[in-house]
Amino acid sequence: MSFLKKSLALMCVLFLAKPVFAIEEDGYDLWLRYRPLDSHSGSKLAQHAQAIVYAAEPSQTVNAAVAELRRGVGGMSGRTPATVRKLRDGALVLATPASMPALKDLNLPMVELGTEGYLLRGVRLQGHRVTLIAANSDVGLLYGAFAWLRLARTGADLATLTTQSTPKVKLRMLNHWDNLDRTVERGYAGESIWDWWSLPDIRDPRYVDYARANASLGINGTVLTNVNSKAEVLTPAWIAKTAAVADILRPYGIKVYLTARFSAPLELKEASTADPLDPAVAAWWKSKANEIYKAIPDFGGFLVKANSEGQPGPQDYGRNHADGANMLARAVAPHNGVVLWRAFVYSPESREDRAKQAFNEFKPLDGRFDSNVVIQVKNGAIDFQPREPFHPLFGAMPKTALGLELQITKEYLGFATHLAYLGTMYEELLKADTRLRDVGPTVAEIVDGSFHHTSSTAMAGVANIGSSRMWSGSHFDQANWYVFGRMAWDPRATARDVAREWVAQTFSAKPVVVDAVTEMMMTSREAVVNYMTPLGLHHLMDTGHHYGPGPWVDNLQRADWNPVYYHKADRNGVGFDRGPGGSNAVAQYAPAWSRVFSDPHTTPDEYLLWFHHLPWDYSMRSGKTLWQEVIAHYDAGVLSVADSQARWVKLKPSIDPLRHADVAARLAVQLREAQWWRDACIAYFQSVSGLPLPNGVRPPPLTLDQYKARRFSFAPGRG
Ligand code: GCW
Repeated sequence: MSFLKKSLALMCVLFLAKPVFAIEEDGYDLWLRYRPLDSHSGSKLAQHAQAIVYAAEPSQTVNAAVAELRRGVGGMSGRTPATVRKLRDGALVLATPASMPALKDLNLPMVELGTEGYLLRGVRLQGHRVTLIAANSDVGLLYGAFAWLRLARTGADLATLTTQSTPKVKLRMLNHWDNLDRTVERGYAGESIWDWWSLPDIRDPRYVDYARANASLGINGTVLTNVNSKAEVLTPAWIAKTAAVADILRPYGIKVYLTARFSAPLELKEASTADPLDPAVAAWWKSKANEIYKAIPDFGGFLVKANSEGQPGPQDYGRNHADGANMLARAVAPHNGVVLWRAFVYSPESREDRAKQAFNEFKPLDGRFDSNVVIQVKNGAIDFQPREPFHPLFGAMPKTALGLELQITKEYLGFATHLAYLGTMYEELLKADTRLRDVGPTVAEIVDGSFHHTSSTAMAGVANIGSSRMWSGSHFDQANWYVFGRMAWDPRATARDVAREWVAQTFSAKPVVVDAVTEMMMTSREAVVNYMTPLGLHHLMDTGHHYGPGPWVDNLQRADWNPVYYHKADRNGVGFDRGPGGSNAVAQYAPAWSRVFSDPHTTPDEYLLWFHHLPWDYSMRSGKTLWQEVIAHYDAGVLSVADSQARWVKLKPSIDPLRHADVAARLAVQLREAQWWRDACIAYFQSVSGLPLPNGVRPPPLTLDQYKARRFSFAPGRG
């Protein structure tokens, strides 16, 4: 070959040389991908896992831990370690005090680990240099195995490893809003993962992968059914189906729970009333609980939505929430079951500000709930909006176990199409200072029980999981499942750290990828707030499906279902007055906050229109008028999505093509819809304010009537 030909050939090779991705990734493997590391890292990893040692007869849970380690090490290093009983150098040793009495010679802080914690450490054990995964229980070993794999995947130095971790919250749960017909209320990831029809006989292997994914995060409970579910879920056929799922999840430390429809005894025609104080009703629930526990000895308990949005409850019989919750709690108490009773209530009759109603109903009941009742409180007082101040019940019920309910599925943050990483939203809430004292406690300290010394602690996330191949409807929505689990384990974890470890495991551990994708994630929720509901606005979405903007909606049967109820925009101003001259919702907060929130000048901008109704020419801290500021926020939201889109384009060489293309397509939809939110909201607010658009602001391309005329008959997630 001539020199010229050679050079041309070389140039062609260089030009065509693209990174080769071994597998077209479809997202099924979640963050547990275990793809091959480069050969240097792979062989280093293999050195620390030359064999897996467990010295006793393994339980199903230990088998799951061992299988995961073999899968992980094999996948990443190409060398699948053998499982042996005897210690040897370079082994990964799984040990509890019971399975390996020699552990005590090491003087490890085993007591600190409690029942679910784990410890990872390089040690010399009976003359052998090994990596120890130690715990007091088998499930602790499983969590330790997942933690070790996570560290291996995210580039930790396995040679100098010494770490330990214990969950700070006792019940770390998913709440599925899955119906018995397999539709999912507010689900954007296909049908329910639970194929109820074919259960209990057919056990989809996917259930095992569901269990692995949850166990990798430390999630230890799952409510299989929707809080709006039918009473049939408590019939023998469904109990058998639930038992089959429980059998699959059990080795992974996950208990199953069901939702209990309060009127079940009546609806199933097995009682003439559902009055919680009627002995026949209490007896019905007791025998129902016995029946369930016979099939599922470690059944977790019931989650209940009562007297909320048309659901039956104790108030139908003149009783209160404590009467209802305690009656159910007594049915499951002999089996160590729990009742999670939701505080998401607002009445069809009351004219009180909806944001105040849960507090008004529950606060007086403080101290009246049985010890196995947890009151499950949404993060904010309205309903999972893109931004809400923390719920005033946190800190207000010192004698009650208060659990936190977060929404993982993005009902109000763009479904599964918009990229919105919820870690920053969860962190903002958990770090919020309730100011019951000069400083603190934070919401996290209420939720993890450290402030009020509560032992029943709980965090629940409304799942975003469905039968979609990528589980959560989009690749980035997997991160929301992930961060929920990580923060339920440790409410002090930061959104950024969790994002980084998720990216490293899910896409690539290369710093360029981790940095850029983390940045996209960290700015994403604020972008959504800005293009949907800036400056404390809330509940501006369209009716029913909650898809897209609908700030004009004013025709729904209940006042508090209408966006106009929440923004109260007119010629003179915008916002909901919750100050002392308005609904006085501010008084539900500790005095320090109440003072701050009472005055628009001290209220943080992000909550301004949540607490105040202000004139459009109100002068903001920035020097802009409120009208200008609202518009600037809408524009900033759209711009931020465009920025993320640009970042993603640049990452093309580093991300496998299938996933890159899918995310790119979704970002394009998001940009279009962010624009739509911005345009429709500005068109609407302009129509009520009568103000001209500030100089340089791009006018909405359509008329308000055109935005109003849009209809979406088949939007997903209506349940
Ligand atoms: O956010 C609202 C949803 C309903 C949901 C309800 C609740 C399950 O729009 O779909 O019902 O909250 O949390 O009970």
